[in-house]
Amino acid sequence: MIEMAAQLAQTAKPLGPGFNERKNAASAAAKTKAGDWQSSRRSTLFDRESFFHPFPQRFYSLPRQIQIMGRYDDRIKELEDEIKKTQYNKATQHHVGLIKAQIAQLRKKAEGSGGGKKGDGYSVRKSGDATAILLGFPSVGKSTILNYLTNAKSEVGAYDFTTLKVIPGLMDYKSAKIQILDCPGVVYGAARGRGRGKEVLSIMQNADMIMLVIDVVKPEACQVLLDEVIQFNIRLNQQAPDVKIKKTGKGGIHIGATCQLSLNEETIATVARQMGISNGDILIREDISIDQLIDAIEGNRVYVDALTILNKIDLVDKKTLEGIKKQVHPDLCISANTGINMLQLRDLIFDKLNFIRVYCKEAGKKPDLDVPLIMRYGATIGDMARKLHQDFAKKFKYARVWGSSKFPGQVLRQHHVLKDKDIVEIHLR
Ligand SMILES: Nc1nc2c(ncn2[C@@H]2O[C@H](COP(=O)(O)OP(=O)(O)O)[C@@H](O)[C@H]2O)c(=O)[nH]1
Ligand SMILES: [Mg+2]
Repeated sequence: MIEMAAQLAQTAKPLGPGFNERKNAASAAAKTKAGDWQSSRRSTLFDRESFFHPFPQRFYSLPRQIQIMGRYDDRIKELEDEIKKTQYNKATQHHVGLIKAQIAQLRKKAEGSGGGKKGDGYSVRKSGDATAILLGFPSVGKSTILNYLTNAKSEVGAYDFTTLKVIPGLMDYKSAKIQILDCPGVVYGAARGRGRGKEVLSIMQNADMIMLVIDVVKPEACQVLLDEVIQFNIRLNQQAPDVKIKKTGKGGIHIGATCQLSLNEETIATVARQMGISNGDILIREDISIDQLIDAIEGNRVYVDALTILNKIDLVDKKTLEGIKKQVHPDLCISANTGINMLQLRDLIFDKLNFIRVYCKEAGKKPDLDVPLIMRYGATIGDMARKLHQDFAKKFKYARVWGSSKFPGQVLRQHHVLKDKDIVEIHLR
């Protein structure tokens, strides 16, 4: 993994200064010729390569915030190593819980101490019925996939960083319009501000689905990519844990559970205290892990559906592919260049987005069953009204529903959850 990171640090050119580049470059450079270091020392002050070189003298005059970020990173690494060394069981649970909570706190501090701007840079207007984004390291084939699936023409290149901005495309399939975004390649350290990482990852928070694209010849990248995503507080294919936390002024920590828990009370209380809750009520309604407990306390995690796509399978033989599949666990193996499984990919995207079809009806008329309104699973009458017209939600009076209603034509309000093939008649004020 470390080698992989070093390799990525070497191949993916950094776009902005940061301590991590320096660290990764350090391990990468350690594996290259010793002479490189000397030659970089001789290079000019403004030489880009030497600026990113391991611990040049001017490291000590780096902005303080970058030095601090580096210190956090070192400490996080130490703690992570400690967890790796510890076998997780009932006896060590408390210890592991404490360390994980410490890591979470350090990550938060590191995030606050700088490391790239969040959220600006790319602004892409959402359009269509859902938005899916292509995420992956440079040159894995994201642009090729976008061009295949949509009307877009994103530049394809055999070299890294072809795409420097977000390219949207629209896939029209089974009456649904799915917006697909091709993002600049993520690099190692993205979550801490490397490359345009933070901006790319922040787009993910607004997406309905993420497609992780992995190159068959670089399967190790899968875990690195997942780590970046996790560090950016995004949780893939998970539900928010059913945990309610209420901070109180005094009285210590009270834990309530409606089911059998694998975590003991001491661990839960220790993690909560370490995360800054000294007094409070914690109500847990499912058997959660330490990580889920931390996620619940932090409360800022974004839960997004995801697909893992293994691309360029034309480059390996069947036996090799089987081995790689065991490592990556892809949802689908494709070759965007030669078209293998590309139609299946289209179906998979459509299915994963969990659409329902809702038909509109005007009072006293037959419903229009030719053109469904495409909504996501879980959508309410209110969502439907807003989708039809911005003003509809404000002017909404009631709706009559055929399908998911208790009886045909039942009068229902905005919060009613719709089902596939419902017929809805909206009445406005
Ligand atoms: N052999 C092979 N090459 C591919 C495939 N998909 C993309 N490529 C090549 O990989 C390179 C990078 O592709 P691109 O779409 O620009 O990657 P991006 O940086 O992730 O957007 C290009 O040379 C593509 O032609 C594939 O399925 N098989
Ligand atoms: Mg590209």
